[in-house]
Amino acid sequence: MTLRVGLVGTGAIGRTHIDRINNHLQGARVVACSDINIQFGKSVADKYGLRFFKNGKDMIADEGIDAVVVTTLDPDHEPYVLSAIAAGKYVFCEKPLAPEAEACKRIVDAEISGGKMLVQVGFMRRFDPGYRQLKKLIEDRTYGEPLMLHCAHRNFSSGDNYDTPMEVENSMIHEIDVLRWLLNEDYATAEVVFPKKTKYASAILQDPQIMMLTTKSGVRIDVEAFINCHYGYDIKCEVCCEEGIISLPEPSNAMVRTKAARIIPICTDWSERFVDAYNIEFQEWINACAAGRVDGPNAWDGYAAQVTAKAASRARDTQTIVSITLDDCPTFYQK
Ligand code: ISE
Repeated sequence: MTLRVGLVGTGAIGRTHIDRINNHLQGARVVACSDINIQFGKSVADKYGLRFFKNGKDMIADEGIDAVVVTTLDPDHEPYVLSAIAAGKYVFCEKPLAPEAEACKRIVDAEISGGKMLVQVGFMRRFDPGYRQLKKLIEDRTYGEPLMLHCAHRNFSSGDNYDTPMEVENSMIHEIDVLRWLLNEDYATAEVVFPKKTKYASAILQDPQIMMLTTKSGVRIDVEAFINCHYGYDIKCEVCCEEGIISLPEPSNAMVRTKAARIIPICTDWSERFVDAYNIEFQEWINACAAGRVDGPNAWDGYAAQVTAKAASRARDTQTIVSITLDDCPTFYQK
């Protein structure tokens, strides 16, 4: 049976997911969409041959929709995710689950009250084949206990609206989630320090930033965010264990010899760097919906990431080390 998907929020990422589901993956079809910008949403519906709904909540409740994808602006995620929970439908929500921890918690509470896990959050790095290799080696303790992680999150450049809090809450929230998943433990403290500012950062942006996290067992993590690095999109993760260092594989690109140099091109943005991760993420989501499960990052993971990101933001604003308090994971979410 083909899963009939309704997508709310037809911006750039929403459109790539429509294309991905309808043209590259199996077992599902986006059959309807909705957008608060009605004219634009209708044009997307026409382009992809979808039903258009003026009201996203009506689309979610419609009996012709089995599952929902939410790709609206971040502050609008919560009402649509809650509608999907109320309708008892699986819902994939792009990261972050919501921009405030309290909103994430309301989603968690609604899901627990509904009695069925339905929500998956779009932390696509967990599906990247390179990170999955790291996860296996760490879980098997192939090289002993992980002790320290050194990571980097570098974007070529940022848009005009990208400001200081976004380095943690929009960009490094990926590391917050994927490292928590890799190490299988929560964080204890966060700190954010500012290196010298690049001339390419706008007045509203302190760039680069270094976020330091410690996990409950004492693993020390540093993540460099450099959002105007001006050379490419580059993601690094080095896990230092007792008997070896494990590094995230670089994307494979052909090496070119030219002008007395050997060059291996680097990706220019995240959609290119993580294309395989996105495809695997959605194929596994479709398969899990068909099997009646949520296998990927769930609403609790979305909440835990946002609690940590907010603590890191407080640490940055106060230039102090902030303790992170997170309740124990409810049994409902324990896998
Ligand atoms: C963007 O919103 C993303 O989610 C990308 O994956 C990330 O690398 C980028 O820094 C963010 O701005």
